[in-house]
Amino acid sequence: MPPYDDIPAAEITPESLYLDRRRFLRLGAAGALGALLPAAAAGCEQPRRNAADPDAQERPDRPTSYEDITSYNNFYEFGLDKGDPARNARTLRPRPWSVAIEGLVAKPGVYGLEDILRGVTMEDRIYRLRCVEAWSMVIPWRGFPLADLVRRVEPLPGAKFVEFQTLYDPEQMPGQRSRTLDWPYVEGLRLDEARHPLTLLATGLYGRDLPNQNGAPLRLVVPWKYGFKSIKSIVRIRFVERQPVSSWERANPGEYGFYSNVNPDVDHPRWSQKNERRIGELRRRDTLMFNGYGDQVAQLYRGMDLRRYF
Ligand SMILES: Nc1nc2c(c(=O)[nH]1)N[C@H]1C(S)=C(S)[C@@H](COP(=O)(O)O)O[C@H]1N2
Ligand SMILES: [Mo]
Repeated sequence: MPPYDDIPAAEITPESLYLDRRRFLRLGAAGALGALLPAAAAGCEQPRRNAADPDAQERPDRPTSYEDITSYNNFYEFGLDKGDPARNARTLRPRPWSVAIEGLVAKPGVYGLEDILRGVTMEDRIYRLRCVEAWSMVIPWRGFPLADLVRRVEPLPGAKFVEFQTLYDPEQMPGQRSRTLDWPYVEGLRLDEARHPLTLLATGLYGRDLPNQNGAPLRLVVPWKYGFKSIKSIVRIRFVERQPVSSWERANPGEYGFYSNVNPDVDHPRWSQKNERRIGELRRRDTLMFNGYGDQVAQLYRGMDLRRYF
């Protein structure tokens, strides 16, 4: 039986998660995660393929299978095909790991991952992930709010943005030998986006440590933005005054903006963003404004022209 199958739909919407975290933890972490993970981990479940399901749009956000989440990936450091990261990422050594905290903070430094994780409370949160390529998944992350880390390093008043960098090491990440992107991979958030309670630093999924292909040992998750904002295998977090230039923006500023909020009304220059294919389904679903998290995040962008700040 696929994990989470017995959780009522209302319990796995991110909104109810966010509003009623303790209830979720009881149902999700203690129940499904605890009891059913061994079966999932052993690969007993099948990816869900409900071909031509007329109710796809109305179906609850059932988590995508562990198999699909860990074998259909974007991680250009290991190749451009969706299957490449799962095939190639074993060269990444996620431990020991450290993260440099730099820039406009009272407590800069190079922190060991254990030091970062000590004192944070891990949470399990099921989020939709919408890739800019118009497919999506539902992923049960394990992680902690980025806001907790931000608070601990004490940003100075001049800090307005946060820049993140992925490891640069072509020995571990052979895709960096090709100049497909300007390495290392860089992403950025406005400081208020970084402090938003939905923004996670994830260390696991389906209750287990992150597989390398999903960004071990530490990756960002920003569920209302296109997937590329959720940068993997982070080694540097820098607090800055000016808006960072992300790798995708640098590669193609006409196609990828800094904000990259999921928005069905603003098409990518080469394709529509109105709908998406949920991995494991054939029928397309409508894409939701802010990926369905508008109630929680729309106020961050009040008064902004989202066509201009795409
Ligand atoms: N360092 C790095 N982070 C990255 C990427 C990448 O190529 N390199 N791809 C992004 C894209 S386009 C997506 S859709 C998500 C995919 O995350 P997943 O493979 O865990 O589903 O990772 C994002 N983070
Ligand atoms: Mo993506």
